[in-house]
Amino acid sequence: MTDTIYIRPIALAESPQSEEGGAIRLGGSLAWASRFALIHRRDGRIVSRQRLGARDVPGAIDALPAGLAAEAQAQWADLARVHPPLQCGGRVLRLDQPLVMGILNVTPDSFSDGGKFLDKPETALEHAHAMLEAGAAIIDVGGESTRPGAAAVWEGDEERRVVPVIEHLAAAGAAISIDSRRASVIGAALRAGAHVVNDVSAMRHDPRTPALVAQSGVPVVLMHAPGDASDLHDDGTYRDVVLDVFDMLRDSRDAALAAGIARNRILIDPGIGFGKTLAENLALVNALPIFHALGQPILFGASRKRLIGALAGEVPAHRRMPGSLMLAVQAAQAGAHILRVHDVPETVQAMQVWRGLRDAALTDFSQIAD
Ligand code: PMM
Repeated sequence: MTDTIYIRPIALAESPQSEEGGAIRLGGSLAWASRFALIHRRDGRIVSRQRLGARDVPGAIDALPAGLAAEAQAQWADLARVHPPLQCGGRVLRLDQPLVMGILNVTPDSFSDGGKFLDKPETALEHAHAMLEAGAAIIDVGGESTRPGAAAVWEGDEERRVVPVIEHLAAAGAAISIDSRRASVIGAALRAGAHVVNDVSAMRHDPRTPALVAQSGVPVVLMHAPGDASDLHDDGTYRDVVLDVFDMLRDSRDAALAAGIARNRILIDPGIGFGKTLAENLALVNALPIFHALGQPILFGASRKRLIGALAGEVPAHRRMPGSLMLAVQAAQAGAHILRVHDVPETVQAMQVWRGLRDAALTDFSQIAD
C-alpha cells in the first residue's frame, strides 16, 4: 500500500491584502493562493480531498498520519519557497517575475521552426539577437527535434549544429541554455559557453548527465516526458495526469539531489505536449500552481504546440501565436518563473501589461472608510 499526499492551490488571490493575510505567495512569484486542496492518494487512487483556506492548512496537516504529515509539511513550506536568482555567466536572472526564454531550434524538422536555421548560422544568430533585443532573458538552443516520431539525430551532428551558435551568443554576453538529452552534447555546449542545461528527459536518457551537471555546477531544467528512451512521447498512460506528473518530477528532483546537484539549481517543467492528450495538457495547465509544492522554479513551454491547434480549428504552428500568448498569461498567473516561447516580442509585451496589472493589484489598498 502506497500513500501519497499533495497540496494543490485551487484559488488564486489578486493580492495578499485582498485576503487580509490569508494567502500565500507561490514560489516567490507574483501569484498568491488563498485556497488549497489537500489530496490523499492510496495506490494511485484519490481517497480524500479536503478543501481548505490558507489558515486551516497547518491544522489539517497536523491531523494526518505521521508519514504523510512530514511530506505535507515539506510541500506547504515549499509552496512559499523564494528562489534565489540564477547566475548565467555575467548575467543574473531574478525569478521574482516571469522571464521569457527565446527558442532557437537549429534543426531540420522541429514542428514550428524546423529547417529555418539549420546550416544558416547567420539567420539563426540574427533571430537570436532579435529575441534578445525584444527582451528575452535567455536563449534556449536545441539541435534535436523532439516532435513525435522525429528521426534520431547522431550526437556528432547535434553538437555541430549547436556549438558555433552557442560560442557566438556567449561571446555576445547572452544567457544560454542547451536543450539536449545527451551528455556529450551538453558537455560540448557548456564548454562553448552555455549556462543552463535543459533536458527534456529529466536526465533519464543519458546516465552520464547527472554527474556532468553536478560537476559543472550549472542549473538544470528537469522536464516531464513519459517515454525516456528513443521516443519521449511513448507510454503516456496516467491514473491522474497532474498527480502522476507531480510524482515523476519529485522523483527526478530527488535523483538530481542524490547526484549532488544543489537544490537551488534545479528547475522543473511539466512537459506540455510530451506524451499527453489534449485533455491531459489542459489539466496540467490548469493545475500548474501545484508544481510550486515541489519547491523548485517552474519552466513552462506551450508555445505554438499542438494543443493550440486542437482547440483552434487545427491552425498550423506558425499561426498559433495568439493561443501561445493566452497560455503564457495563464502560466504567469500561476506563478511560472520562465516561459519558453517562439514569439518573444509579443510575449514580452503581454508580460509587461500583465506586470502592470499585478502591480496595480498589489498597491490597491482601498478599504471601507472609517
Ligand atoms: N518543448 C520542446 C522542446 N524543448 N524544453 C522544455 N524545458 N520544455 C518544453 O516544453 C520543451 C522543451 C518542443 O517544442 P519546440 O519544438 O517548439 O522547441
